[in-house]
Amino acid sequence: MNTQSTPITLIGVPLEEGSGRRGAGMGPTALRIAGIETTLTELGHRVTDGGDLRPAPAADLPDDPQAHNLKIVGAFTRALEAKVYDVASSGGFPLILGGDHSLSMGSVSGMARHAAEVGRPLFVLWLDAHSDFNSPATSPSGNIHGMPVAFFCGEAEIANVLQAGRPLVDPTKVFQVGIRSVDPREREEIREHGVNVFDMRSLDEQGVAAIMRKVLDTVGAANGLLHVSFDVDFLDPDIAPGVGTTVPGGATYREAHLIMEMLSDSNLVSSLDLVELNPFLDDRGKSARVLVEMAASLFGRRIFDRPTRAA
Ligand code: 5AB
Ligand code: MN
Ligand code: MN
Ligand code: MN
Repeated sequence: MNTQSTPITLIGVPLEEGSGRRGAGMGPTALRIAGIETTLTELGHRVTDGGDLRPAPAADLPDDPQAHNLKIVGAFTRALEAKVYDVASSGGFPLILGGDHSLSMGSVSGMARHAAEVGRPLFVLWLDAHSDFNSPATSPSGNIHGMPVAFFCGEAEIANVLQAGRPLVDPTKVFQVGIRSVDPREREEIREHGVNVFDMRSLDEQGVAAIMRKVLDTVGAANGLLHVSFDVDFLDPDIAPGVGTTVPGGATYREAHLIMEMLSDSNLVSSLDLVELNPFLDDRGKSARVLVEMAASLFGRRIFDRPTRAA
């Protein structure tokens, strides 16, 4: 997107039932209190807050012991898929305020429908400690927030949540950065399907700038759309404790900002999820504020201006 001219629509998704614990449902409120709208407005953007989605549970979906709370997670998936598609296809930038990570089944599927319609490939940048490539068959927990990547790649059979034949994401167009916790069967699936994984070790060895150049060159060369999904646990728990699934050894504040700054310069980002914030576990709003800072960098805040890439 062109960072100044694309209008941004905030979509609140107070979903926590995918995560196996309470609290992430307060995420959209915390992000609003931390100033997401005014921060982006002050950077020169037109921002509309579309409020929160509040779908009724989907009565047609089964209870599945391997996919907990499927009726409500499935209802959110359907509502968010439709909302994200509407915003993107009317020329807007969907900014999703989560909510647990199961919401990406809906946001990414909505972007996949939009991308298919405009004839451009959809790429996904997945910033997370986890690969989220489980399915009901492989999940050790049954929590759907560990399954969204497999779902939008068509690899997690979750009964009739979205229509058969929907546009899927090619797993080789998914780039995961920050990974440091993967389950055994999930690991096999990721390899088999060719997901691009930059784990914490490659981040340490190569640095985020080299990794991001590869990702952005690939997306740019394919004239792709890029959806960014930012899980709070991508960050080190010291800077962002407000999440239910902390894993030590995460990205630093500057590593994460550099990713956002490079994404901003690229003008390739079409949509963004901010997910897994659990204000109940946070330390006086610290993690909510960090997420707003991340969004600010992605939407153009700079320490100093840089020459353009072409120069
Ligand atoms: B998150 C785990 N792999 O499937 C599972 O925070 C954790 O959205 C999933 O990345 C973590 O339950 C999901 C053990
Ligand atoms: Mn996640
Ligand atoms: Mn995670
Ligand atoms: Mn498979």
